Amino acid sequence: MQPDCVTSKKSLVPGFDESNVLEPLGLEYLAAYLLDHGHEVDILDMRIDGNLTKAIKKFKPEIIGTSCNYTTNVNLIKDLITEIKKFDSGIKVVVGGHVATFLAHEFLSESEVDFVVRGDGELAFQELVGVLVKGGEVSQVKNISFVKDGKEIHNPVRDLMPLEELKAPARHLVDKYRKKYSSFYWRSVGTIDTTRGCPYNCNFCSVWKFSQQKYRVKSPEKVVNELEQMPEKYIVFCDNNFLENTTRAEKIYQLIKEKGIQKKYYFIARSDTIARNPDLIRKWREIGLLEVFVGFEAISSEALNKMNKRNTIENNEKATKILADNGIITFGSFIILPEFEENDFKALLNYVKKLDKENSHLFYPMFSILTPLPGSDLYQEQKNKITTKNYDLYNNVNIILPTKLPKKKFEKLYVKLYSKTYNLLKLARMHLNKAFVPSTLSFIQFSFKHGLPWFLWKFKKPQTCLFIALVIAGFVLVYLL
Ligand code: B12
Ligand code: SF4
Repeated sequence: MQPDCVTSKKSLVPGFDESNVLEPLGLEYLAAYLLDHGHEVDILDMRIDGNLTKAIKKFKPEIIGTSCNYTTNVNLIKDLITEIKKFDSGIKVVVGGHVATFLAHEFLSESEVDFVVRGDGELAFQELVGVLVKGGEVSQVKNISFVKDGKEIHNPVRDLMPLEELKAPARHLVDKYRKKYSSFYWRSVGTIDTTRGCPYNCNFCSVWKFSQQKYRVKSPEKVVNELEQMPEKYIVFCDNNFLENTTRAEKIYQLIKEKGIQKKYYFIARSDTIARNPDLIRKWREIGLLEVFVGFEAISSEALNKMNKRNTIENNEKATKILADNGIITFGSFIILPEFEENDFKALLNYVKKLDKENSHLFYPMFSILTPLPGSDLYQEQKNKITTKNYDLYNNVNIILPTKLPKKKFEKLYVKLYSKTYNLLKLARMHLNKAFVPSTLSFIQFSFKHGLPWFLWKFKKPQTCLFIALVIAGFVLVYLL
């Protein structure tokens, strides 16, 4: 039996395709479990190699599993399923992943998919493939949904597997794509998950629902063992709340230090944990932490409470300072509410500018327009108000809820948030920081590869080209000295 795993063709968020292609870790886990049971498996990463039919002809899979983690990819995956079935209706198609879990009914009723796997996929997919190959009852396979005699069946879910038992992901199956994986300007990026789920329950987030509000962790030994085997210099921890267990994070730090592992890290953390543990941040900086993503979400405690964030503005500010004091770049995300008026946009802009300035401009603000995503409480509350069913637009930069301001005005003020908080001088300042030498080299390489100088020249901005050339020269000097 030859199951094949594919990732989606193209993300619909502008810019993400180019600069954010991480290895398909979920599929690598599934593949590890199938290989262990003697199946032949391959991974086709369609973000890099879009030729599906060529791959099917070559590999001749009997089962294809495809991943749908993003609401923005739902239409894409439905098209992919149609394409596979058109090519060979005998191939069994299975969809799994974060969003497939919450939209199982939709996939079953609006596409030709044979099975949906809900929640963690390792054991469910392995059992399903076993039943499809050797025979058996799909009704016995937990976590799967399918249609039988015109009726939708959603089998119950199994207990969550302790992460300590997880097999290592079959990373070798994407060796052919490895050089292409990147995270913004980081090249040679490896991805690792060390926890799953989150103990909090923010109303706009679906992560905690996916993992039944449980927070599972891998032991520090298992994490560091995995890190040691990864050849990449840059590591993206794709946990949603990496620091939650601070004793564990401290132990991982100690082990990385003891073993002399030399890598650069990015993780996502809550501001309250950072605010309470400045020493832990200092230690992680020492072993290579370069960037942290923090969901600040709002600039008033009242707004935070409404989102059920269970955090404070004071923690947000404290965390930003701690990160900046350690020379760590903060990606700080804010949510733009549909009821925002001009004053709210102004207040947010001023707040972010102040935060940025106070923290030596080591701050990348990010602005997400409130988007009820399937699986979240917010979706349940607001789904009748959503103005479009086109999932391509559920990417946090489109307006899908009615706004208080006229739409055009809202959009204009939204764009202004970015144009007023980013400028070349700020980027240059950040990248001239010695700590970012490797990132900056990567950034320069990326810019040249994607034709930035040509782009600037074409738009008749030689002065900008000159400016960038000076920044690069300055950077080279800093690097050499
Ligand atoms: C890394 C990441 C990213 C990376 C993606 C890199 C890439 N794709 O190359 C970046 C930073 C670019 C990103 C971007 C975005 N992301 Co993101 N991202 C994540 C994150 C943190 C980790 C994903 C991951 O690798 N998990 C680890 C692996 C092991 O798990 P997994 O992939 O889920 O796979 C398991 C199961 O899902 C299942 N499974 C998966 N595929 C399949 C397939 C089959 C056949 C089967 C049987 C099972 C199965 O089995 C696997 C093993 O158990 C998740 C949160 C999370 N923890 O999952 C958010 C998450 C998926 N992202 C989210 C969002 C909202 C976005 C953005 C829209 C954010 C934005 N404002 O722009 C964009 C959209 C990008 C797009 N493509 O459209 C949301 C999605 C919510 C939703 N309902 O749509 C999540 C859940 C985060 C959140 N807090 O809500 N993201
Ligand atoms: S937004 Fe972050 S803290 Fe809140 S539930 Fe989601 S992962 Fe947890």
